[in-house]
Amino acid sequence: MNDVKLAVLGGVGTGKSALTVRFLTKRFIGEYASNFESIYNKYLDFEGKQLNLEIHDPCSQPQKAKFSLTRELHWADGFVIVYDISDRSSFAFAKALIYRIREPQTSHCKRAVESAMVLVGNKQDLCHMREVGWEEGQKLALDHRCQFCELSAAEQSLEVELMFLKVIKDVLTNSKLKEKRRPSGSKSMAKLINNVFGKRRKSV
Ligand SMILES: Nc1nc2c(ncn2[C@@H]2O[C@H](COP(=O)(O)OP(=O)(O)OP(=O)(O)O)[C@@H](O)[C@H]2O)c(=O)[nH]1
Ligand SMILES: [Mg+2]
Repeated sequence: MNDVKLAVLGGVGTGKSALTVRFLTKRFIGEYASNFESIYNKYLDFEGKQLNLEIHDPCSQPQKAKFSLTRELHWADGFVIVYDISDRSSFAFAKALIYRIREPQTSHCKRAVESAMVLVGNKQDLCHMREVGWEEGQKLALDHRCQFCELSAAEQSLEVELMFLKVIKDVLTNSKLKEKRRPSGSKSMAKLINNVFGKRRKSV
């Protein structure tokens, strides 16, 4: 079974829990506890594969959070970065997160390929109070090789589901790429033997 770990990150009150709960239960309940973090587990049949999906919905109160951002960046295979289209400061926060995820130190540590990431402009139902344009979101995503969508956790279920499925698909594509780039056990052993004995033979 494939493990897929997703982290849902973003500013306070942007709708991280609402999106996660919408995806897992297809429901919007309006108010979500924000004083603890959750890792949800879901078994999923995806394109003929059995997946063990874990979704981390962080706690917005730093003193109560067990996961630090650094740990989270190494834990997750994919990221859902959320901002609220009616709150410009949440867009700046999302931008800072994307920079952090794409910065070389973070991406070099464990990854042979870039992490899958989707930038989500949530609360699209509040477009009469919009502070962040669709084009701005699209540009930020394009510049940093992310998927992008605007949606409403409050009003849309299918769109939320499609967004999560897309990032899961990207995670799986990345793990296939990683497999391809990693030399197989027998090949790397052969290379090692060749290096040791091959060099010796030359020097005799
Ligand atoms: N209008 C509207 N409100 C939303 C939407 N999504 C979430 N909300 C509301 O925004 C508020 C915050 O939602 P949460 O899901 O708790 O946001 P969060 O990012 O998990 O918040 P923290 O955990 O406190 O950082 C709640 O009152 C939700 O009902 C949406 O799509 N549209
Ligand atoms: Mg929350």
